[in-house]
Parts: sequence; structure tokens; C-alpha cells
Amino acid sequence: MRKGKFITVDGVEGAGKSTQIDLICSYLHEKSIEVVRTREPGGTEVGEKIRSVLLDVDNQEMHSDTELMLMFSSRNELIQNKIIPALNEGFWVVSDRFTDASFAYQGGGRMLDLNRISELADWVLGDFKPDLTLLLDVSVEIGMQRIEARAAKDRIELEERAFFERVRSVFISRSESFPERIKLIDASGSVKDIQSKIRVLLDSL
Ligand code: Z5A
Repeated sequence: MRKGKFITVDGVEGAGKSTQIDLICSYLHEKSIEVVRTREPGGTEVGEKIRSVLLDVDNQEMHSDTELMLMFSSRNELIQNKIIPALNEGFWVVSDRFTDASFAYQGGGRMLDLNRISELADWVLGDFKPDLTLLLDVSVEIGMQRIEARAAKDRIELEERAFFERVRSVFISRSESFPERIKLIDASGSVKDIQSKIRVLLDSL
């Protein structure tokens, strides 16, 4: 029995997901809502091991289907062992990325067949889906500028700009296909402006 709410936050690199999730968690705490914060890929002991394989720059030869299936393997661990138990206990769960990222990165970026990704999603998730997905949308250029100062890039961040343009375009088209669940937020403004827009959506939950 699902008692808590499940919120996911997604977008291209540097959109400000981590920054806004910190603020979301504080806001929910202020409202006396108990929150479990997690991330994808990762979030569980097994999932974090899968994450390190996925992001390891030495794994350049990884096949795109392998990458897709590892994303969903990590997701399965997270849903079964962390998200569902937490929701059933009444916690709200906030995840830094979720299934929409597989459509955007593996479908858009890697150009894998979106129908095959849907089949995998049906298998792993069934009817399970977030109550709310916050899609933080910024241009690839702004996102890249924001993360420029980082010391090292992971395997996926090494992709060329066209890859991230395709990622962004699938994210936007999913927000148009699922307007009830996925709320596109212009994330090019200040942290405070974005936070205000997100609070309105959280209040509606
Ligand atoms: N991936 C995938 O391919 N398929 C999947 O199914 C899933 C994931 C689930 C891991 O992602 C990688 O896995 C990711 C997608 C892929 N690959 N790539 N590339 P991740 O979530 O761990 O890492 P990330 O996407 O690269 O996130 P990020 O770079 O950490 O960005 P962020 O969390 O959105 O941004 P941030 O850390 O909050 O902010 C970045 C900087 O901008 C920081 O200095 C902030 O202070 C600054 N910032 C934040 N907001 C603002 C505003 N509003 N104005 C100005 N500056 C700001």
C-alpha cells in the first residue's frame, strides 16, 4: 500500500538537479514530511556498484544495450529494495533521475529504439510510476558551462554536444506526452526562481 509520494527530478547535465533536490528535501522537512533521497543509477549497495561500472571512463567499449540493461538493473534494485518499501512506510521519496533518463540518454543520446526501452520499462516497472517528475530544462550550452569547473568527466559526460541535444529533445517530448506527470521547468534562471516554481508544484501534491 503506497502511502508516500514519489518525486523524480531529471534534465541534462548542469540543469541544477542536485541543487534543487537539497532545497526540496529541506522544504518537505519543514512541512514535517519524512523524505528518502536517492539517485540513479545507484541508490542501493548493488546499484552503486552498477553505477561505478556505468560511469567508469575505462569502459568506453560498453555496448549501448548493455548500458541500457545496467540502468534498468540498478533501477530494479532501487524500486524493489528501497523505493517501494519507503513509500509503503509513508516516506516521500525524491530521486535524482529515473526512467525518463533512460528514454532521453539511451533512446535519444544513444539512439536506441524507444519501443524496446518501453518494453523494458513495462517489465521492470509495470504500473509503477512517479507521482511527479520535475524536468529541469536548460540549454545544453548553459548546462555545460555550469559543470565546466568540475575536475573530471565521467564516461557519459565525455559524449559530444549533439548527443546532449538529442537527450534534451527526448526529455522535452516526454514532457509533452505526459503533461500530467512531467512538469517542465525553465531552469535557466536563478536557483531561487526555480525553487519557487518547484514549491508550487510540491504544494499541489
Ligand atoms: N543516465 C543515463 O544515461 N540513463 C539513465 O537511465 C540514468 C542516468 C538514470 C549520471 O548522472 C549519468 O547517468 C548522467 C545520465 C546517465 N550522465 N551524464 N552525463 P548524474 O545525475 O549523477 O550526473 P549529472 O546528470 O551529470 O548531474 P550533474 O552534472 O551533477 O548536474 P545537476 O545535479 O543537474 O546540477 P547541480 O550539481 O545541481 O549544479 C551544477 C552546477 O551548477 C553547480 O556548480 C551549481 O552550483 C550550479 N547551479 C545550479 N543551479 C544553478 C542556477 N540556477 N544558476 C546557476 N548555477 C547553478
